[in-house]
Amino acid sequence: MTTNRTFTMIKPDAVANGHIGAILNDIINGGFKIIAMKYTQLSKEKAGEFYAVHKERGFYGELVDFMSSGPIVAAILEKDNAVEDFRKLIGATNPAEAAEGTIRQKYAKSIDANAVHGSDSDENAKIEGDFFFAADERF
Ligand code: IDP
Repeated sequence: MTTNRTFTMIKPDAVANGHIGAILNDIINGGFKIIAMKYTQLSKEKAGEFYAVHKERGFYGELVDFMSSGPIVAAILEKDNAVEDFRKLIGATNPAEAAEGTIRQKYAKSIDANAVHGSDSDENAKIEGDFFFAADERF
């Protein structure tokens, strides 16, 4: 199944480094419409739940600590082919390998503090959007 929505977070490093405005600008200029958005901070418990799929990976504890370390911006975005096009806009997980002009190449410092999250499938986009937003918070 394909849908036209994806889910993103501007991660604590990018928020702390003052990149919220520039990243939202890149997202909007990339043709994405904001359907829902909030400025919030994940508790350790909530971050652990969000990333439960990575529980067995060596960096899970580090990831949970990092994602709960400061405020984030969470958003649902709409565009044709949203999941794939957004992954292209943000670039590779490791910013050292991210293509020129991508959000991670421009604003991320390391593989763990990599500025933004983007859903990796339509199924996960729905699960992740539902994790943060109630029906009456989407427009
Ligand atoms: P993705 O965010 O590009 O989909 P995933 O492999 O799903 O990448 O990993 C989820 C998140 O876990 C990454 O965005 C990054 O923040 C973190 N991560 C991935 N690999 C490492 C690692 O080797 N060390 C520390 N953190 C990592």
